[in-house]
Amino acid sequence: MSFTVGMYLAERLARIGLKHHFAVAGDYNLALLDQLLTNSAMRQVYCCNELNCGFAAEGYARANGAAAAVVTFSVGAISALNAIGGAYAENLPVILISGAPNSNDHGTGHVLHHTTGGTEYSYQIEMARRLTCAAESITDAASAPAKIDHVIRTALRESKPAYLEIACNLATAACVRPGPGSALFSSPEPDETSLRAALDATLDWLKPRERVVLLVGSRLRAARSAEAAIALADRLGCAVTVMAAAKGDFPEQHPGFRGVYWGEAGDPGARELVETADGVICLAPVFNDYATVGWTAWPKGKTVLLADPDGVTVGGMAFGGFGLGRFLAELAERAPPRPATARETGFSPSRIAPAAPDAPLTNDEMCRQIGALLTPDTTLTAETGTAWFDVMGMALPNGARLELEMQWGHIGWSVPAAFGNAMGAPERRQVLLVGDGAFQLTAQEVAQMVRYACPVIVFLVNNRGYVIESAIHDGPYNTIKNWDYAGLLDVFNAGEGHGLGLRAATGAELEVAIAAALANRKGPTLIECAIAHTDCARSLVTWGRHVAAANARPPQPR
Ligand code: TPU
Repeated sequence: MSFTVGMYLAERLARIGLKHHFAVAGDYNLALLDQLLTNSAMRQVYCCNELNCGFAAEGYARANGAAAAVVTFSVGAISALNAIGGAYAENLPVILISGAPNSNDHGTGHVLHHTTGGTEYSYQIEMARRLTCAAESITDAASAPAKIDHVIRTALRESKPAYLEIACNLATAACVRPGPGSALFSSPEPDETSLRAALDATLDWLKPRERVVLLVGSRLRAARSAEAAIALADRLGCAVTVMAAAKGDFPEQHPGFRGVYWGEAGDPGARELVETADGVICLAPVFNDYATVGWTAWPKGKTVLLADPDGVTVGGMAFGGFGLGRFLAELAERAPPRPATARETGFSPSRIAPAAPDAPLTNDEMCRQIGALLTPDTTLTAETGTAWFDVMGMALPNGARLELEMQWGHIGWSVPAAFGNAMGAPERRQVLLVGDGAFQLTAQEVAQMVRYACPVIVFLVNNRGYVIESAIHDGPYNTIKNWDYAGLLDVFNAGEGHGLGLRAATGAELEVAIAAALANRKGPTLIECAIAHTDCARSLVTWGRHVAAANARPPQPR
C-alpha cells in the first residue's frame, strides 16, 4: 500500500501521543477520515457537532497533553473555531484539521457547497489565523510533510491550538513517510546570559524582603512548570496562594499552602497575605477582570515579581529567552529561605456541617457530598457559573485535578470537555459539576459518554436559571425553560446504553444517587440536584457585585 498525506498526518499525531482524535464527518473530510483510520495506534471518536468536537479535543488535551479535531469545511470548522478560541485562551495544543475544497477548484471560479457562495476559499484559514499559533493549507503533497510538522511542532512548543486544512483530494495523494526522531518536540536553546541576569536580579530583589508569598497562576501548567514551582516553594518555605483559575495546580496538602487569592471572593486570609507581603512572586498569572474581581485585587508595583512562561519582570527590568521551568528550578537552588509568611499564618479548608438528611437539598450540602467524593485520582471539571464558586471551597487531595475554563468562559464547555477528558484519562474518576443553563448548550454530548461507556458522574445543578448572571445583573433573560434532565439519559440510551439519570431533592437522596453512580461503571450517571434559585455560595454574590461595578463604569471623557 502506498503512503499518503493522510497517513503522514496520522503517524505524526500518533507520534505526539494521541491515542484518539475527535471527528464529525462531512464530504470534505471523508477521504481524510479513511486515511486516519488506517493508523491502528489511534481511535476515531465521534461527536454530535463540531463545537462539541472542539471542546472534546480541548478536554482531551488537558488529560493527554495534546489533541486533534477533524471537521468539514465552513459549516463544521467555523463552529469548531469557537472551541479553538477557547483552547487559545486556555493554552492547550489542539490541532484543528478541516477538510477543504478540491485543489482543482481553488482559483478556477467554481462555486462550491458549504461555502459563502463566492469563488475564493481562503476566508476560513484567515479566520483560523487569528485564533491559532500556526495555520497551513495543504493543496499539494510535496509540501504537506513540512506544513504538518510545522503546525504540530508550533502547537506543542507554544501550548496553543493550530490549524490545518487539507484539500479533499489531497488526503489520498502519495506522500513520503516521516523519519524517526523527535523533530516535533524541538525547542529553541535558552538564552543563558539572559537567564543568569534574571536570576541575579531576582536574588537582589529577594534579599531585603522577608514577607514573601508565592502566587500561582493558570499558565503554570501549560508552561510545564508545576514541579519547579513546588521545588521553589520548598526552598523558600513561604506561604503559597493560588489564583482561582489555578486552583488544583499546586498541591493543597503542601505545608505552605494558604488557599485561593481571589480578592473578597477568595479564602479567608489569602488576600491579606498577598496584599501585605513585601515580595509577591507571581507564577504565570492572568490578571483579567474576573480574576481581579473587577480590578479590585491586582498585585502590582515594586513588591511584585512577574515570572511568565516566556520571561521574568523584576526590579524594573524584563528578561526573556528562557523557559519558566528552568528559571524556577535554578531559583530553587539559589534562593534564600523566606519562611516568615508561612510561620505567621495557617490554613484550614472550610468544613461544611452535614445537613439533616430529609431537609430540602442545599448548595452547601451538595458541595459537601461532592467534596467527599474527591480522591487523588479524581478529575473534577467545573463549568462556568456557580460551579466555579462551589469548587473553590472544596479541599482537593494531592493528585486530584480541577479543570476550569475561566479565561474563555464558554458555558456548555464542560460537558464535551469532560467527555474528552474521560477518553484521555479513563483510569481517573471523572466528576462534572454543571449548571442547568450551561448544560442546555451542549447536553447532547452526554450521548457520546453513553456510546463510549464513559463512567462520568455528572452533577447537574437545577437551580432554575442563570444564577451567576443574576448575581452580576438580573433581568428576565436569566430565566430558562426547565427540562427533565434526568429523563434525558433514557433518551440517550435509546434502549442500548448504560447511562443512568437520577434526581436528588434531599441530602439523603443525593447520597443514594452517588452510591448508584459509583456502582455504574458502564456509562455516565447524571444526578439532577434540585437547588433553590436563590441558593449559591456567598462568594459569588460578593464577586458578582464587583464585576457588575466594573462592567458599569461609564465611558471616560476623552
Ligand atoms: O449555576 P448557574 O445558574 O450560575 O449556572 P447556569 O445555569 O449554567 O447558568 C450560566 C449562566 C451564564 C451565562 C448565560 N453564565 N455566563 N453566561 C454568559 C454566556 C453566554 N454564552 C456563552 C457561550 N457563554 C457565556 N458565558
